[in-house]
Amino acid sequence: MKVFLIGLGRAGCRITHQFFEAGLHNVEGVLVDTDLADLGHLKYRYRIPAGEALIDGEGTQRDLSLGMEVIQADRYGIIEKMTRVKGDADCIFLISALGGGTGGAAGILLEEMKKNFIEPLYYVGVLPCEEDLSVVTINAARALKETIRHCDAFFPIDMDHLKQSTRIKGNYRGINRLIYTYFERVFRIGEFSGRGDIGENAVDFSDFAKTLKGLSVVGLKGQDLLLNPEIDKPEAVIDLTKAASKMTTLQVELGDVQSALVTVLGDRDHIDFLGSIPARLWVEKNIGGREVRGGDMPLSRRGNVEVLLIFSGVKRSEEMAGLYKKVELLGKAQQMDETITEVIDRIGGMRRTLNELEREMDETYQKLKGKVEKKE
Ligand SMILES: Nc1nc2c(ncn2[C@@H]2O[C@H](COP(=O)(O)OP(=O)(O)OP(=O)(O)O)[C@@H](O)[C@H]2O)c(=O)[nH]1
Ligand SMILES: [Mg+2]
Repeated sequence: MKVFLIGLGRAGCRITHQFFEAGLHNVEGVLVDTDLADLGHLKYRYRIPAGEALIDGEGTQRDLSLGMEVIQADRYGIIEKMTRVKGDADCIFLISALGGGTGGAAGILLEEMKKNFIEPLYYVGVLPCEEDLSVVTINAARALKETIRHCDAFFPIDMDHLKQSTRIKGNYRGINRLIYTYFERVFRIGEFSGRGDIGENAVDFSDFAKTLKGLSVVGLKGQDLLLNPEIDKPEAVIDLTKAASKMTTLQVELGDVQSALVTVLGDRDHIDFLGSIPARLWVEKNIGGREVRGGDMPLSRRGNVEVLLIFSGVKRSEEMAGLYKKVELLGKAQQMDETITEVIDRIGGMRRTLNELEREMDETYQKLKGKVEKKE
């Protein structure tokens, strides 16, 4: 597939930059950030600084309201620059961290992109991790609804689930590499139609686009079958499929998955004539929905076989439910804030009335006192 890829904010730009650095022929795009130093570290032609008129190039420092203000103010300029870079594309992917002051403003950009571009619009959002400060979680909870509303499918990235080391901070490079690996495979979909042996069963972009709606996850697991030549191939593919269904960008219950795209990557000798069929059958049996598409894709490293799963229309996820709950609580807190302000206002009003009453009473008292004194 031909992808127009946009990175927004530090995390978004760092993840996205890997695709540009790799020089993938089917991926082009832009990097957008309010932090000029961060943007300057990434060598790439199409960098778009944002918010120069409002802030001094130092990012928003996790201030989501400021990020939203800046992206709102600069949105036409950003879209115009995007339009200059964007050629033909099958779809658009925007990547950012939901909890960043800049990345959390993704919804505004998605909304504007939806108005200007006809391609399907997908959002990859890095969720706050356990090591993040609470302001990041609050931002993400605030940003969530607006971002989801303006894209055709949403891929949340749960770093706590993906992480391979014990800590995330200080290991972003490793996490970013992993995210790259998952989506680099995804972006290969549709790149091989009609060529060679595998071409006949190759998955194409329309399989991908039809599968995607709403909450979506990617799962991937590979194995070098040359290490074990005696292995039963269909069984190995099923084992990889099971493993891939757990090694996902966000943990989900298979019963909550409505649609799936199953791709087996490998060379002809190693995925044998059955190709993705065992994997598809396994997925069909185990997911809640009935919509399963699939096919094969060539992989240049001989002997290596990978199963790539895309689960979509996911009905619920614990991680997302937690964030939603925070959105609700925030909503309530805001309402509480409003009620409290109202009460304080009223108390203020009452105090004014009381003061007036006191003054009046004092005046009356003074008058009475005067009269009494006169009589005496
Ligand atoms: N995967 C990944 N996550 C990152 C990286 N850098 C920061 N994060 C996460 O991203 C969130 C913070 O968002 P940033 O992208 O740093 O913020 P921003 O969008 O630049 O917004 P500002 O607040 O304006 O700087 C937190 O959840 C961090 O854990 C990175 O390189 N990779
Ligand atoms: Mg930043």
